Amino acid sequence: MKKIHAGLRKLYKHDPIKADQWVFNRSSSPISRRGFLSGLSRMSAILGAEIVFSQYMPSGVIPAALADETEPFRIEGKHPQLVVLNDRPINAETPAHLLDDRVTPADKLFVRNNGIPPKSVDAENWKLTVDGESAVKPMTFSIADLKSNFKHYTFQLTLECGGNGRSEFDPPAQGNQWTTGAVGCPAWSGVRLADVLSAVGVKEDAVYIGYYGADSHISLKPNKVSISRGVPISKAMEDETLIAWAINGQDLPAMNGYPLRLVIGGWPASVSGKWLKRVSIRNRVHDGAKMGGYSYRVPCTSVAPGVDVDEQDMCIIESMPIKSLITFPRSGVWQPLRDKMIFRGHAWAGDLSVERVDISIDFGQTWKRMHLEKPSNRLAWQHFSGQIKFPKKGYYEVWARASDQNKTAQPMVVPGWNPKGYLNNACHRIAVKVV
Ligand SMILES: Nc1nc2c(c(=O)[nH]1)N[C@H]1C(S)=C(S)[C@@H](COP(=O)(O)O)O[C@H]1N2
Ligand SMILES: [Mo]
Repeated sequence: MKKIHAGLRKLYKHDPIKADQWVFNRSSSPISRRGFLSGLSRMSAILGAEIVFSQYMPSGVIPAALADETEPFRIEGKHPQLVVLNDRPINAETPAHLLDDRVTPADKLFVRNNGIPPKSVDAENWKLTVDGESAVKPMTFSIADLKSNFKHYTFQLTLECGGNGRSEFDPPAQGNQWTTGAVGCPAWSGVRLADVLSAVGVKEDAVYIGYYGADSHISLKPNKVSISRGVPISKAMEDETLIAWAINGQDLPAMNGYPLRLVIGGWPASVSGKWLKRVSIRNRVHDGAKMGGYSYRVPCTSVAPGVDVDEQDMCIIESMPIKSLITFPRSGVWQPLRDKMIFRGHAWAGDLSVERVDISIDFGQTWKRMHLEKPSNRLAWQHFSGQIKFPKKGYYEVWARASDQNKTAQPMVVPGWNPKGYLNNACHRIAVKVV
């Protein structure tokens, strides 16, 4: 390990500038901003005019009049290099090289909104209701109640959108064209959902929980719900399942569910309800918005690409598949032939643990095992690192392939096609030019 670290320092010194010269930069979205602004009234005051149609303005967007055209689209509280895939609702992913931190900083955590986040949040008066057919005695908690009545826990938990990698499916699937960046693994703090459910009382016939958030449907119709998903009671009761108010010791960012959210590691992040207002203990599989049809469901048995699949042949996604990401160096780097190249990244496997990560520089002909660390806790991603020397100058692709504890490995090509393009866990690859 010592050797690796010495190598890392060296690489850090000369790598980034060269990388930028060769990396193909994506064009940025035309909407942009200058400075840090928040709040509709503040923005109106600065503009000196009411923002007509402000109800349709995506929250987090800075009016173009205040924006500096040369800066890319920015989302409040988020790193400027997050790639915005949609601005209504806001969806943004993190480039692989920005996910290099062991613990994902809040500003680098992707944003996946199905609807419109609450415009103003009063955390002091925020209420969480726990109810449902299988609740013994429905109860309502303030955040202060949660903080003072239950034990606090902090876990590093991997959140990955079920649609991460969707852009690679063929025929293409509709929806946000996520590449690799709808994943992150920050440290979350809060109370155990299990402790809160137990305080309310869980009846014998409970099978599922479902969440409701304070965000609005994209149509802004008050009777419509953008998303209301859940998990079986056994997953809800796991030690690591949290009702969280903090990310890396700070309040949740507005776009990631401030002031309260569920965090359920290892499953599609769509089960981790943001802006959490209500948890229902259900005596049936939760039937909220985006639990049925083609949402977050895949064909129960594999199908040919592009075929029509009956709704009744679709099954709810549970644990996410084995996957890995090379976070250093960034794709497009130049590498001197005489030096060994250092690699770093993370691997995760839903409810399982990662057993090994291998790297190939010859399109999968041969593989070299990387050093793999234990997770900081169950359901946290695991870091890998290693080094490789290239045989001669030229263009290479470096592929990473992880295997889980059951020896299931990532596929080298896009896995089973499904109508909505979920669960693409194909090997991540980066481009390297050896000079
Ligand atoms: N209330 C609410 N919760 C939600 C969503 C949402 O739109 N509204 N999106 C879900 C989906 S599909 C994902 S992938 C994760 C994204 O979490 P993040 O935006 O904090 O990264 O939140 C989930 N929880
Ligand atoms: Mo998602």
